[in-house]
Amino acid sequence: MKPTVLQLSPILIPSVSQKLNELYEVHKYFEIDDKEAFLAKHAADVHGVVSGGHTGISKALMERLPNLKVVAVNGVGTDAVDMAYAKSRGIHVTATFGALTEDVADLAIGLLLTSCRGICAGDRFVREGNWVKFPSPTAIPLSRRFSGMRVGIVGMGRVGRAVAIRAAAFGCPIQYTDLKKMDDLSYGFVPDLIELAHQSDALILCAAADKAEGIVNAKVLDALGKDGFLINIARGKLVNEVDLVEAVKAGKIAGAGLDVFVDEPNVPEALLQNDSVVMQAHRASATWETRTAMGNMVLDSLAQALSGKRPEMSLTT
Ligand code: 8YV
Repeated sequence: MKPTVLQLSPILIPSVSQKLNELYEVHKYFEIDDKEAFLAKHAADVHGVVSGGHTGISKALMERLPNLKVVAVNGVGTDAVDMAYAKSRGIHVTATFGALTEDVADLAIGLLLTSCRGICAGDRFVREGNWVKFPSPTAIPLSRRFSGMRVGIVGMGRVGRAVAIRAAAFGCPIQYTDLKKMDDLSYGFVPDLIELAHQSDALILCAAADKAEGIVNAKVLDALGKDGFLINIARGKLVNEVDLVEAVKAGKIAGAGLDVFVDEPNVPEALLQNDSVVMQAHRASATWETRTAMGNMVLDSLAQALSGKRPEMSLTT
């Protein structure tokens, strides 16, 4: 008999879903209407869960699965899983470390370039026929140079480091903040986030959200200033979104490039309405290459855990 796996969110790579279905009895939880009836019948059979990174799994659902051995997170952020609870039950929680680093860093730079050069606004200008209507170069404002911008990186983990390498190639002086200075890095370490914002033209958020909710608040945005750009490819909740809306509306910062939001998929109206904000629908890791690599890591973690081994990527055991 195949072990039972509960899949909490869609997997977009056909080879990965095929393999998952071949090896396991898979229940797509997100397609089940009567979840209570499903749990009453199948909860005790479930040995593995596949969850999304930012969507995770609720503690309440873990509590309903008495024989759960592994939560294989299809992502690197485990902030949406109660790690202490999983640990207390000996449930392996695994992540796809290393698989998405390059793509997420690429999108961070993409968002910064798009924001400071006004690429999306420029595209809309041409697409909507405004270039023909208003051919004078004064019709579209000048943008800002990316090369050489002072970049401040918040969170110098795998993604932060990959962003730094890319920004350095554009001649950007780089400084960072984190819980501590990293001895293997020669970039400037600025322990205080407000000070880092003050010394940066662009602040790029790459930190895990576990203990950092709302760290980017009005004071940080004020310090970033009216010529500064905020880029977030990490988690929406790192930012106090009310303060961000206020800063964008009042022109207290020059612009923002956001892949993540506090209450996805809901985005504050004021951000939608503002041309200085460039947005994506939480898709920094959404390439065929990365999602295939992530999916394969999820399959490996399930296979290891469900054959009684400690998964290589386990964070809890
Ligand atoms: C994914 C993520 O969008 O890795 C993470 O933590 O948030 C993203 O890579 C998501 O987890 C896909 O499941």
